Amino acid sequence: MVTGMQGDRARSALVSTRFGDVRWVPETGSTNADLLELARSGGSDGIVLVADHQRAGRGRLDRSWEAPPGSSLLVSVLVRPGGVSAGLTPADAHLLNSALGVAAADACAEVAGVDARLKWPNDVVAVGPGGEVAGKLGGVLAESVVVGDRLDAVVAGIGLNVNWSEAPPAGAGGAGMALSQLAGHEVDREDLLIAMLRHLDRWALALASADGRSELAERYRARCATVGEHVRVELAGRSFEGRALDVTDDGLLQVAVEGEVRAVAVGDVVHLRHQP
Ligand code: BT5
Repeated sequence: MVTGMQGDRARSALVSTRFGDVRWVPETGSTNADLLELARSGGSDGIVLVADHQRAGRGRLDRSWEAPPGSSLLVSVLVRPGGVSAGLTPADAHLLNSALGVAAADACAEVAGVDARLKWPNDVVAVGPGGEVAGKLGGVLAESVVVGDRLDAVVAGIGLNVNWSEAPPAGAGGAGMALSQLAGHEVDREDLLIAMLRHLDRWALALASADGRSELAERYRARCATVGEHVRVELAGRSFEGRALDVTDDGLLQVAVEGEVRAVAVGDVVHLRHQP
């Protein structure tokens, strides 16, 4: 039997999207770090880097992302705001977090039959029967290259726990989980990649218009496990508790705290009590 190179199927399935340039490597430090370097040296829009293993996978705020070789979908994409996503500013870059999160959650449902949800701002989570967060399936990290006051590129990466023989690590937000645990069988990483990037192709384009952004926000809200929950919002050096009311079209989390509504742009959220 002649077997193709890893990523062949994705390259041909994605050829008519902006994400046809799929580069799949056995190992690297961090797919986000690699694409940021490529972005700074002129790499073009739409490059996709997948690794079977990362030696130095990154989370937000200098945290690390851990995954045994072959267990996960570890992928980053390079998006240039010119061309089809025209009009993105440095303040809009974080919308790629929502776009990739929504694309990933939809792909998990389609390919693995797993009802994945989004925990604000950047986690892909599994939920229990009552809608309470049961564990973290993955995380998104979007990083920008800004030149002067212009957004030159965004690198959006995701680590998704796919086929784990042990339990993925627990973090501040609770247990780690893998799709295989929930699906009851192994899940094909390349099928997930294809489904996810097809969705992302559409959302990256949608970000160029106000209507498209509202549509993305609507989809994010529909998948969001945080809205309605009693939460603790942890910001640099301080925290507060309240009820998560909504996520705005700009991606801000609105939290009701003692009679006022606070809008949070960045921070960690801990779900305290589930509100059925
Ligand atoms: C994230 O950060 O959740 C974003 C992770 C992004 C990883 C991808 S992999 C491809 C691309 N290349 C990179 O170098 N990074 C991106 P954060 O919200 O900061 O969560 C990090 C925390 O999650 C860690 O401190 C751990 O507690 C926990 N964690 C680490 N590995 C995990 C795993 N496999 N499953 C669940 N939780 C994990």
